[in-house]
Amino acid sequence: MTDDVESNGPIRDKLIARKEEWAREGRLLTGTTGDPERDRLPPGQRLVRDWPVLDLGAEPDVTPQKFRLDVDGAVENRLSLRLDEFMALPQAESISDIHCVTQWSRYDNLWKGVAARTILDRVQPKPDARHITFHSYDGYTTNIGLDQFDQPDVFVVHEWAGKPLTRAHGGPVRMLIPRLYFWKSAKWLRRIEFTISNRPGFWERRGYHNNGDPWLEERYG
Ligand SMILES: Nc1nc2c(c(=O)[nH]1)N[C@H]1C(S)=C(S)[C@@H](COP(=O)(O)O)O[C@H]1N2
Ligand SMILES: [Mo]
Repeated sequence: MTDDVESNGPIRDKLIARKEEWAREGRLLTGTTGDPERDRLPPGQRLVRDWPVLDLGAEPDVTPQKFRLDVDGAVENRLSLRLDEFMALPQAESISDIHCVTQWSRYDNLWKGVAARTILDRVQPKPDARHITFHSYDGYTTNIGLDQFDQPDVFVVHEWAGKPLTRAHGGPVRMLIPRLYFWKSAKWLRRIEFTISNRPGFWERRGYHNNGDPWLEERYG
């Protein structure tokens, strides 16, 4: 399958091939659903204490000079922010759990950044906007519904556990959508594009679920 992510050698190609195979075979599926009111760990997940790094292997060096965050598409007011302008937006902290589709979960992550709802207030999505595509500096893309973005625990983050987000974890700025599998939380965030139609992203085009709710085990689809 072709898209805008450039091939980066055998390691990443192998990772992509393995994850496509998981999707075809429905690996890790337990066939049950979880209840976030009752359980903390979604079905088929296991708890880790460290924080694994998962990406396509490119890990771009996004310097403050290079950084831009564009918010555009089906909105009334587009934004194009330098890093200092992004940092000058109202900041908030949030604690949430991470659930990765490759089965690990990590509890109690302390994040700092700009709430998705702060961004929604500024840009004012047009009435027919329904979806969002995140674009990253490594060429990665992922999509979510506007209803999933418009949640109190969704943030554009730049700190984890009181420290600047490292390059490996997507610094300077990444998405955080804790109610969905972690592949939806784009690292090295470059652009938030509001769209009218649904546009599947990198993993969504390779057998992964359009929505990705861990409680419903929406791993593949
Ligand atoms: N830009 C970008 N964002 C990305 C990815 C990627 O390859 N590129 N991988 C996704 C996947 S599959 C996961 S599980 C999480 C991993 O984030 P972490 O490395 O901070 O744990 O990032 C997501 N965001
Ligand atoms: Mo992932």
